[in-house]
Amino acid sequence: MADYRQMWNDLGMDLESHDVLCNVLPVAFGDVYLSQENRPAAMDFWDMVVADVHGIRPAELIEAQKNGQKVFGTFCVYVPDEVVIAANGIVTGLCGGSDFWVPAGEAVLPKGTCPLIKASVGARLSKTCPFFRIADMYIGETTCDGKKKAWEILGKDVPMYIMDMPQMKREKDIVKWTEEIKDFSKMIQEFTGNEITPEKLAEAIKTINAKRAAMERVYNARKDKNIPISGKDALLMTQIAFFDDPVRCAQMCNRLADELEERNKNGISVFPAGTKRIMVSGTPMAIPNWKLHHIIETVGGAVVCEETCTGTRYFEGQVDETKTTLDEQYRAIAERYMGINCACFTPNTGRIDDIIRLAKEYQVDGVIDVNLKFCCLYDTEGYTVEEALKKEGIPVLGIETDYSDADAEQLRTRIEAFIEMLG
Ligand code: BJ8
Repeated sequence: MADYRQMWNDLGMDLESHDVLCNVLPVAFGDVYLSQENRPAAMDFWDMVVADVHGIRPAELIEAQKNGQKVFGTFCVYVPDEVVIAANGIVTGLCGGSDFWVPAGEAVLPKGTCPLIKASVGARLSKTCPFFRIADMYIGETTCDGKKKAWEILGKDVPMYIMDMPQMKREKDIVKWTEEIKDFSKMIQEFTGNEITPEKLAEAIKTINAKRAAMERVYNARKDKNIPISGKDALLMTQIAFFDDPVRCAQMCNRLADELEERNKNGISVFPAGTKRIMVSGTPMAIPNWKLHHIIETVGGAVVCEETCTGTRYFEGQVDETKTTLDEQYRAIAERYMGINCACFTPNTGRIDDIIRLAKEYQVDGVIDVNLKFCCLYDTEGYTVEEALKKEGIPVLGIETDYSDADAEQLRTRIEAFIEMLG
């Protein structure tokens, strides 16, 4: 591993605390990932990225900043990357997925806040994540109440721009979201000093569509009766996609998809025949939250699909590439993003339809509907999710968890019993 201490120091990071995090992460990664057998060779890229997760990409971002590019940190799949890229900006995900950051978040937020928000705020305030130090501006959004209030606290420490999300999906809401994207675009152009032209936006739309298509190819390979990649590895690919350069991300995902499609042809599976196929639905799993996948895949199950924002909600649906004026392009972007079914919308019947569709497409034996503790949106929607799955005769287990290991044994027992019941 290269020595990035000077870079972290220049970013104003707390090196002592950061050392503690750097000591835990490789052990966790080794236990969860490197212990797997017959992994696709193309996973070597993601292994390399994780091995230097606070080094390689941060160094690239700093280099880009030196060349005049601006870095925007985001927390939600609703923020349209296309607009930032069209202005020669860079997007990086900022959601925190480690229990390590929760105490620093709890120092300023109520304990009854979801761990994703606590970890994200904690990562900034504890000065232990380079991505949170590098971003020139954070982009928040008005999705859930916890996030809305967290932006006010983060905004005291770093420049923040908030996108006002509609809460319904009527025509007038799509019109409103289109206008919001236009305002966002105006701000991005002013902040970067770069004008967005229809040509540049068309190019950016193609870039992000290509990234989505590549990720979808990997997911499609998981629909095969022989499962060519573990859920843990697929999750890692998606988690890193939030941080990586989109062109390289597409290249690496396509390289992985090539290998998985070859495995499909040759009937190669990373799980023994008869392993129960599980879909995980619900709240996102930010890196390095691998807890649930690891439990499922060490008690006899295989995760074949994630109906989450670190899964299908991130890449499904393309922006229409045929539009040629900025007005039409912004509308096309708005339509694509309004197709994402987050539980912050009401009604949210599209998500229920998606879950049933995905359960069938991926031929799942059962669904584990997961809720991050204190996420009232997904918790409440879990009732409707379970009701719809039961109606379809698809077994479902609802669970609530956080980032700590305190409930790991209890979860293991419940999930093992659920998988045995499927057999
Ligand atoms: S589009 S799921 S990424 S908002 S888990 S912080 S909702 S209390 S992350 Fe999300 Fe965008 Fe929706 Fe997706 Fe709040 Fe719930 Fe926490 Fe959440």
